Amino acid sequence: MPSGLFFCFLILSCTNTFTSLKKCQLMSESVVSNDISEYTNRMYYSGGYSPDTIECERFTSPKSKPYFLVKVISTDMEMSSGCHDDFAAIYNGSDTSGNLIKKWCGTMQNFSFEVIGSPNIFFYFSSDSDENVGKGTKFEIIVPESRYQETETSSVNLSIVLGGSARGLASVIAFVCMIWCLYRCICR
Ligand SMILES: [Ca+2]
Repeated sequence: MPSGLFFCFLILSCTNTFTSLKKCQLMSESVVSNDISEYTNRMYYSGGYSPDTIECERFTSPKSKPYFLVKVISTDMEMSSGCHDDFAAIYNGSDTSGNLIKKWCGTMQNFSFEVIGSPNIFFYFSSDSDENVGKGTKFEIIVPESRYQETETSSVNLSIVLGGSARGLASVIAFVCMIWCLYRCICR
């Protein structure tokens, strides 16, 4: 590939990758409760979102725990390639400078994902200027006591270790009894 063409390709790729996000028009902050918290787009239950809407919300974990489980329950938005037109997104951190964890649009099925490493997550919603709109999205945020996988793994491991130790001790006792019985039979 000629070098000029290569640089044009590189610049176009970068421009496409780093499309700047519009500034938040509707910004709010909330602390997630210790239980399950449900969130929606602002107009989810009253007609849906409008064209050219930007909504942002920063969620802070209670007790500054750095893990969240996000369960997306329903999504009703314009579908577009790469969710370029109308979309919802979750970032790990207190604004869109954090890592993008998930971006979604259209009418996707239920799904869930973890966000780990920061006591804040940031929700960003954007719609373009056309009239293809919908209700938006509804999701739950759960802050577990500890990461589910670690809890499950440690409880499983503990039961295996305890079970294994008990079985090993029983085998040793049975073996000793067998040797003792043989000794009594032979030496009597
Ligand atoms: Ca749209």
